[in-house]
Amino acid sequence: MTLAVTELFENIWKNYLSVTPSAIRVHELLGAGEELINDHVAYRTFNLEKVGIDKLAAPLLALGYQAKGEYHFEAKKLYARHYEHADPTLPKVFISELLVEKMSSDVQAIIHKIVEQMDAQATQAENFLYSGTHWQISYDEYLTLLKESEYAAWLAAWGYRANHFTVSINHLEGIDCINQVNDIVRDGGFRLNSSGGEVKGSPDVKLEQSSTMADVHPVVFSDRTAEIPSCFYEFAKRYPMDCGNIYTGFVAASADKIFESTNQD
Ligand code: OOG
Ligand code: NI
Repeated sequence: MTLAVTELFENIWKNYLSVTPSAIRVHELLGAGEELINDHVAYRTFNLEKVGIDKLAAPLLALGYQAKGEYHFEAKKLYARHYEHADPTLPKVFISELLVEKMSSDVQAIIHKIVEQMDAQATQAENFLYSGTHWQISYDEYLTLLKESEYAAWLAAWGYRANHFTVSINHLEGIDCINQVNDIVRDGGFRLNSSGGEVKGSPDVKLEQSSTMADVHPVVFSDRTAEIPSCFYEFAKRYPMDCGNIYTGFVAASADKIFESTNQD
């Protein structure tokens, strides 16, 4: 049985909060207790048959989502797609995947080893999009991934859960511009991702984005527990295109920097 779409996102949100407690406070700072509209949520995966983008997208397609834009990240060795629902109050979903064959043989071996531990049916479970990891990984293996791909290391440690939620600035009451949002969040004591500047994008590309740096949260590795970056909160303001419709896609150059919100200091 598939969950109703609102119930699905509530479960994804609760699971995200469980490792991202700062999101509760940021949500309060911007929403003053009101509900916020999410522009999008994001997922990370590996481009392997068992867990590729299509596997994560399947439950979304079943709920009426459709595939829209495609994005390539050459340096980070990633490919991504985004999905939209006809109901504009439902979040878009941005799903990226690591091009595993482009990694070193050491890294590929660790990735294959963890994905092999997954039950073949795991992606079909009702809770897959908030199920976390389906494998054991040692801290040393995590560090091996981290040296080559922060993305691979994050995914191996955290698995299948929303990597971030994104407040739609367009829908905020009494807050108009992204600089205002950034000031509120910074004054609230949170660190913003400054890679490429705090504001990514511009009205010219029809999308402005900023994000917090991920919380730090314990992960239980097979041999020890360690505190590492978990998930972050993003803010997005969208602009109308020449035809008058609001731009609903993503901007690869900006996304490239948003990925770095889970970097370690
Ligand atoms: C996704 C980064 C890209 C955006 O809004 O451009 C992104 C990630 O960090 O997994 O979310
Ligand atoms: Ni995002």
